[in-house]
Amino acid sequence: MIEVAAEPFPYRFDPTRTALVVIDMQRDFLEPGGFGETLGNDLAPVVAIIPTVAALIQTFRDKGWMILHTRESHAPDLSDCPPAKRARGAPSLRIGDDGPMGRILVRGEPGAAIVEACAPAPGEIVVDKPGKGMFYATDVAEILKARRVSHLVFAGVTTEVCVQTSMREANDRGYECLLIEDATASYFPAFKVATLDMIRAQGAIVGWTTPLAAFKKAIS
Ligand code: TIU
Repeated sequence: MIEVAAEPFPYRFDPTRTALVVIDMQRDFLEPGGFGETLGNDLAPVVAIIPTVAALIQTFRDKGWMILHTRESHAPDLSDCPPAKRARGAPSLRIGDDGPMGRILVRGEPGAAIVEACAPAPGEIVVDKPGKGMFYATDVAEILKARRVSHLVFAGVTTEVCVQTSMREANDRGYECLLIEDATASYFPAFKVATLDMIRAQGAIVGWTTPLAAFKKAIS
């Protein structure tokens, strides 16, 4: 077992039963003309974490530990996109519309790809998910069960939307979840702070948080 200095108390994990989960580090959330920007968001806070997420991925790769990447995306016919999701808000481009990186949040389009710096390597698992949470309408439960995973280390975007939803889904399924603080970001810095606070409140009601430096120190 490895013990990491974390909030609200040390996090212990067995690397053979642990997976890194990198949520939605896609061009559509991180680059101009993508879904995130069409919703009216400032991309600067999410772009800033790309090197830290890449370093975290490299840390798991160097150790040979399991890595799972997710992509929020929809089938080209949008059969897995609830009309309510497509209609929500007042974006300049809706899911499925043609944008500068292809059709917004559609599987196989350039915008749905993971940014180069965080791109999956051969052997790493990539899961397309139509919702915010990674368990909804995906094979994630079966993938993790098959590998006897009990602990999940989270990173990615955005902290209060897809990361938090996936972490809460995992917590309810009995997984011990650690979020790497500087490897996650929101378009709204205050929402990131609030999410980290609510995750670790009440004795780690959802899970633990720690910076990448503390994680790396623990495993070195
Ligand atoms: N991946 C993810 O968080 N999807 C979102 O739509 N996030 C927003 O913050 N909009």
